[in-house]
Amino acid sequence: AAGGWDYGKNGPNRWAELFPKFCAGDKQSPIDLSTQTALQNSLIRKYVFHQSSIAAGVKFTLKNDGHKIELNWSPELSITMGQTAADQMYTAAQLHWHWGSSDQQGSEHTLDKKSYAAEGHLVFYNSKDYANISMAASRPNGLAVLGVFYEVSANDNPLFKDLEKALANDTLINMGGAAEVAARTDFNMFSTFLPSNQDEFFRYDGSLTTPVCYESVLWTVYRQAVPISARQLQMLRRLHYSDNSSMVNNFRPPLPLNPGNRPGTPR
Ligand code: 1SD
Ligand code: ZN
Repeated sequence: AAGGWDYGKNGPNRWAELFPKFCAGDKQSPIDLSTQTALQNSLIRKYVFHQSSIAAGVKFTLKNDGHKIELNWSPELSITMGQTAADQMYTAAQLHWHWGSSDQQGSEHTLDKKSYAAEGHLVFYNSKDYANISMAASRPNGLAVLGVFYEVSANDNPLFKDLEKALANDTLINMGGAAEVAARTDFNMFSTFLPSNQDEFFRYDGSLTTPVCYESVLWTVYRQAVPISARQLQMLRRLHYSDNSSMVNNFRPPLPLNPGNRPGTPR
C-alpha cells in the first residue's frame, strides 16, 4: 500500500514497529478524552476564526488519497485562526475524514470510551513560523487540528450535503481520483464544519494520527457531535483503498495517556 502502511495488514497495531522514530513516541494521538477533563479545559482559550469571502473562481476539490478523502481549496481562499483576531497564526490547509464500517466505530478520538461513526480533521499549519504545511508538519508548534465527531442521525450533514455531488462522482472511488465542488458564495468553513456548541472542547499536545506520526499537533476536539445521515455515511463507505478493498475503518484507535499528551494543560 501507499507509503508502506495501511489500515489492514500494515495497520495501526504495527505502526510503532514500522515507524518507531515517532509512532512509538509518548505523546501520540488519538487518545480517549473524558468529559471530566473538558470541564477543566474551560480555562483554555477558544480560537478566534477568520475566513475570507468566497470570490468568483474559488474551487474546492475532493480527492481520494488511498487512505481517506480530503478536501482542498484554491489558495485565494484564506481560512485562519489564532488566539485573537489580530494574531491569526494558523492557516487551514485541508479537511479530511476517518470513518467506520458500522455506525459504532470510525472516530479516532473517543469520548468517555465511546467511538463515533466518523471524525473530521480540519488541519492548520503555523503560517507565522513556517512557509507551508510540509515545512511545518515535523516541527514544534507546527500544526493545529480541529476535530469533530459525527453521529448517525435522521438529518443530513450540511457540509456533506454541499459535497454530495462530488462525492457521488465515480472518479473519486479509486486512489488518485478527484472531483470538483462548486463553492456557495455564502459558504463558511467554521459554521459548516464545527458543531453549534463551540464552547466545550478538549485541547492537548499530540501527534499526526497517520505515519510517520510527527508529534507536532496541538489538538482541539469538540465535545458536541454533529449529525450525519446513514445515506451520507454510505457514500464514504463506497470508496476504495489503493488495493481496491472498501475504504472503511481508516482510523487509528486511541493510544495511552502519558504526561506529554494528557489534556487540560493550558497553553
Ligand atoms: O492523516 C492526516 C494526514 O493525511 C495529513 O493530513 C497529516 C497532516 O499533514 O495529518 C494527518 S491527521 O493527524 O490529521 N489524521
Ligand atoms: Zn485525520
